[in-house]
Amino acid sequence: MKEQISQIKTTVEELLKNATDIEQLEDIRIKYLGKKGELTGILKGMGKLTAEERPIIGALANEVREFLTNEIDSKKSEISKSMLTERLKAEKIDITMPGKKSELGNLHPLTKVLSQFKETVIGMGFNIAEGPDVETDYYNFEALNIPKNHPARDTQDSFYVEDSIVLRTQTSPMQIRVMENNKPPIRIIAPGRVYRSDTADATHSPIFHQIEGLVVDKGITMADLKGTLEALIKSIYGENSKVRFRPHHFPFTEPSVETDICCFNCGGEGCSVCKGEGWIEILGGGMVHPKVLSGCGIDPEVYSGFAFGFGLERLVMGRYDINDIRLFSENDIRFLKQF
Ligand code: 2U9
Repeated sequence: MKEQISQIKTTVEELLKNATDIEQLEDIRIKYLGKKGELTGILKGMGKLTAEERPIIGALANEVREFLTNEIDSKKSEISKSMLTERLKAEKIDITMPGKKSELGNLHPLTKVLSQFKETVIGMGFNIAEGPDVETDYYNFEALNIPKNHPARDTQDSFYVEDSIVLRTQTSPMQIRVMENNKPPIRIIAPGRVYRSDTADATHSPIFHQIEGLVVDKGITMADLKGTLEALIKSIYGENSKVRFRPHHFPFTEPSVETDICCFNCGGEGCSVCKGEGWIEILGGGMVHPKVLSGCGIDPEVYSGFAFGFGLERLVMGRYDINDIRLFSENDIRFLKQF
């Protein structure tokens, strides 16, 4: 038995020498010193020994058990220490290295101008209305007095998702929805993305943004339209801007106007910005067509309204002297950072 015990001691010492991780140590402990371990087995078998042998073997077994337990513990702390040193080495940070500078973002110029515009119109008592980009043919065309085969459908080449479902070519469907669901007085601005099957070039993009306005109440006249547009244009282009209205035609307004601003570059003399005209067309508008009102359940004998619309990209291009509409969607930080 003595020999068995010293054999266990030698084996365990040898195993500990070669152990490289904590799990191996635990396996060794269980195999030799655990409840069902080899050394424990010897202690359990001591009943068969003589009364003289028992205390000697017992003392030896306990001594070896204590010795091996200590050996395992010190090997354990040795391994933990070297693991920690390895980890610290691997995770070492060189604080003298130069840092990586992260680029700061910037609000998109379209977002900036739209937010300023929203603030102005909210101050004038308008609410902001937003709606879906995918529309039915009814809301995008029919309700706006643009029936099938109407020539206006050709000027707004559309992307059809399926029969009678279209990517909106204007934000006007939103105003139809508001009129269907609300009684006048109505005073809303409908900004949003619109889609037209145009080939992209410096001044055209198949996706752009419109801002449209609608006011419906008793006694609304062309004078309200002119006054509102003049006030809006002055808030955007400055108090001294000169505005003129020209007769025009839109299916959804009658009468209709196009609105020009006196060229901010040459003051009306004629230059390359206004193409020698002295005036720059900036938006359209008119009195809401009685057919459009009655289609939404609003009696045109009692109520009247005006509406207007303009392209956000064109406005921002004019204001910041941007010469290519495609720059807005290229996400080049060097462009975006200039505003
Ligand atoms: C309803 C009734 C009438 C909105 C209007 C315009 C005139 C207009 C264009 C300018 C350049 C769009 O971005 S653009 O291509 N828009 O000239 N928009 S009146 O009239 C409405 C809208 C909704 C219910």
